[in-house]
Amino acid sequence: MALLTGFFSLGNTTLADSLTLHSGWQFSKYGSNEWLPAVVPGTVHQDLIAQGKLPDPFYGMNEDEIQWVEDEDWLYRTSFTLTEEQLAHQEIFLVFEGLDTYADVSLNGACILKADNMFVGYRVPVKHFLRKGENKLLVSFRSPLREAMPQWETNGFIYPAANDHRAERVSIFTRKAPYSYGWDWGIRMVTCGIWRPVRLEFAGQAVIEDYFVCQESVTSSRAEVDNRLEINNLSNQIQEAQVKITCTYGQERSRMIEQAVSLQPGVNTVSLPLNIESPHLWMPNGWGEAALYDFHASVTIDGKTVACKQHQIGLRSIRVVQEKDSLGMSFYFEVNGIPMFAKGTNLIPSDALLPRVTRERYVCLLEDVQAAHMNMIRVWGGGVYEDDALYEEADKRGILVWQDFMFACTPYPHDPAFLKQVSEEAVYNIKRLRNHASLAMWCGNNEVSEGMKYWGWKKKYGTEIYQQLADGYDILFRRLLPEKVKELDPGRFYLESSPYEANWGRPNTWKNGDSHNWGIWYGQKPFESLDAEIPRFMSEFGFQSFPEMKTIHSFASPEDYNMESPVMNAHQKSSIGNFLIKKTMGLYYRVPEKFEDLVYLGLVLQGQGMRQGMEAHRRNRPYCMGSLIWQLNDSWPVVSWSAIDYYGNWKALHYQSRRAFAPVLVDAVREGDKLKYYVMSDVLKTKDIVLQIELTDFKGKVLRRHQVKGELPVNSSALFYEEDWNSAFAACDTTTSFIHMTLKGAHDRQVLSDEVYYPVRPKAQHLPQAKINCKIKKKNGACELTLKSDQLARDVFIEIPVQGVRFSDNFFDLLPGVSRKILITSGDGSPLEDVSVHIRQLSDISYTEN
Ligand code: BMA
Repeated sequence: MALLTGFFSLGNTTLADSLTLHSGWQFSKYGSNEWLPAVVPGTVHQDLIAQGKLPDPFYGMNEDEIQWVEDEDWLYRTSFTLTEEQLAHQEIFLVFEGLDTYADVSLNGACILKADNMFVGYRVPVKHFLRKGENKLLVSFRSPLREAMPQWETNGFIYPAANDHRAERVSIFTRKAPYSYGWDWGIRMVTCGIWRPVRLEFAGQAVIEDYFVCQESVTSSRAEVDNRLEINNLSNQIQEAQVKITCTYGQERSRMIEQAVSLQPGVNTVSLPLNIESPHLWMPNGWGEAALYDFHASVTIDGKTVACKQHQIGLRSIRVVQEKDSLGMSFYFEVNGIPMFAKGTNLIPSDALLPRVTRERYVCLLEDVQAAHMNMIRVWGGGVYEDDALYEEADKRGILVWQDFMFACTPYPHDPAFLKQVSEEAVYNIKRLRNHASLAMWCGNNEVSEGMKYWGWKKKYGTEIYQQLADGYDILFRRLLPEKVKELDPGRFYLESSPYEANWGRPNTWKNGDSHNWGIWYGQKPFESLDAEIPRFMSEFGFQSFPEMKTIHSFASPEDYNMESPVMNAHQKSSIGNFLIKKTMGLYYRVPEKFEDLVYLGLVLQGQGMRQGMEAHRRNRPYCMGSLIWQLNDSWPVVSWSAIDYYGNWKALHYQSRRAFAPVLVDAVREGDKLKYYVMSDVLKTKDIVLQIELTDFKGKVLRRHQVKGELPVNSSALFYEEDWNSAFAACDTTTSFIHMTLKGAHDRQVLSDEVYYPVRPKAQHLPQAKINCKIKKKNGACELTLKSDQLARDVFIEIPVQGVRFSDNFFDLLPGVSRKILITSGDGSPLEDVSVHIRQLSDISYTEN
């Protein structure tokens, strides 16, 4: 039975008189005649799991057991009842927000839709086919594999698409999330199903099909906004209507503009300009409030409001400054006229089964992004255009979104049918996302341009085919997509491909536009290379780690606890991954033998190494104006470059990002024979500051102490102080001492940054086996630890066997004699009762030989 609703809110839109069609669904494998209950929105994999027909795909090597699903066709059916009053509406639309992917939709015997693109929503007028009483709806999904086979058979060459894990690499023929065919961190799960909401919409004489709040000019003194509406007059006569826009901020008096319009039958475009004096500007995370206005549009005919739509709008200006200068070409974001150093991360889909990604999960992820002082996420081109919820949560938190179109790491076809699909997808998603304050830019693809230049395709395919691929590239990324952005989202920046120009390891790298640095991974370079290879904007750099043991435990048993066991290898999709982790680990640490130690140390290593990059990028502003980590999250429990694992557990990397991206940071580095202290600040105001430098030994004895006074740099980085490296450490043994830096406000004594610098690599340190005293207090369902250590304890990791718990801090160095309180709360708000707490430190790792 379908659920009847009056008014409900979905995304930014208030929908009048809708009937959500999420009930009574059944599914069947085509030809089987067995109908089983189904959940909509969902995927066939979720339904098969729920019915016990598929094992948990994430467990062990079950990935192999689920591959048959993609070769089958699947049917979904439901029925719903309608009343005479409902049928009396002027028009009724059947709305699918997403169908995955090749689907024929039949309603009461009529074929009303043929879908072929997962990335678009469909809105079909169906009044004519509806009946009083029972109505039958059937969606028939065809196997995306078999559907693409004719193209595969006749193509004459195999597209690069190296991440597509099946011999028949057909993914590029289908407009469907690329990562679902496999990736170097991804399980292959080629899904199908009604993956986003479906409903009937009952319309009166007119509907607002689109409402674009176009921000033509925004400064702190005035915002000029054009309210652009597409109003569909559903009758066959001209109708006189009043169109009204109200704009409200909190309790302030609303601004309003009204206009009388004669609506012609069909779609009418109406424009209502509105100026807002002294607007509350939407500010990025760290710079103030992400102010949001409520914009509301309505259409009234004969005194009755027949349609309305609303959006939450952040008024701001965002400019991507890509200008030639003496050093190359800049790439940075200017928000409300102020250059912003972008601190952030790359987002992949949070689940292999997309309908599982609820708003709560988006909220949690965006909270994590905000907590790490990030102001940008990149929605990477191998996944999906995310749900409205992601962009809404980014709007609320001042997180800018770099939005890729969904193309990654391979060329694509450019036949007319394909181009038509891409064009529809661009129109649909640009219109869906363009009202978001967070949406900072569009990018044509991920690494396709780089691939065309450097990945050996010319040699592999020969000139003729290569030329065809190059023509396709031009048509898609230099013509079709930028033209759509220009037409539908004027003013928003479009970048053809990321990275902009050269690949890492090429001459002239790092001078122009955004870069991806894979030197520390594929290039097998030490982390120190990040200090030297400074780009104008780092849009990707990454290093892998295993997830922590409790996550490994979710898919493996103790007999699999070996880096090279079949189960662990099924969860390590990078063929060189384990080798690279161990190789780099060996540069900084003694490589442990025990699996659990390797997992722990690997997490520490990833965090330390990546932090080196974040700090180098920040230090080098304004030459470099951004640092985006590869990658924020995981789509299943796996070994990967992520900072947060599938269950929401922060790896050491995310804590390190929070430290490296703090609004104010003091950072010491060795440059030649100098030890240089940099102060980096994203704060927009200066103040007098004092830096206290203490040379300390591992037992806590202060060997030397001095203070340096100065001013906090404003939205910039500055060399604050330097000393000779040798004299800095003259009076001590570098293997047992460190520098403790505390940066404070000179007058208010507020601690702005508290960091340590180690003169030698961990491998060379003589770390003590510190005694950590831990007091545990249960407090309102949370758990508070008070930790104190007699000597330095490095990389303290608190483990709790509950998924998704939140730690106020973790993976930190406990300084001798300093007491730290750590609050642990459960991810879902449930009380943490009698959990066991396990604490590790670096010197706990034991080696069989000494
Ligand atoms: C980057 C990404 C992904 C990939 C990652 C690690 O370039 O764009 O394609 O997962 O490399 O190899």
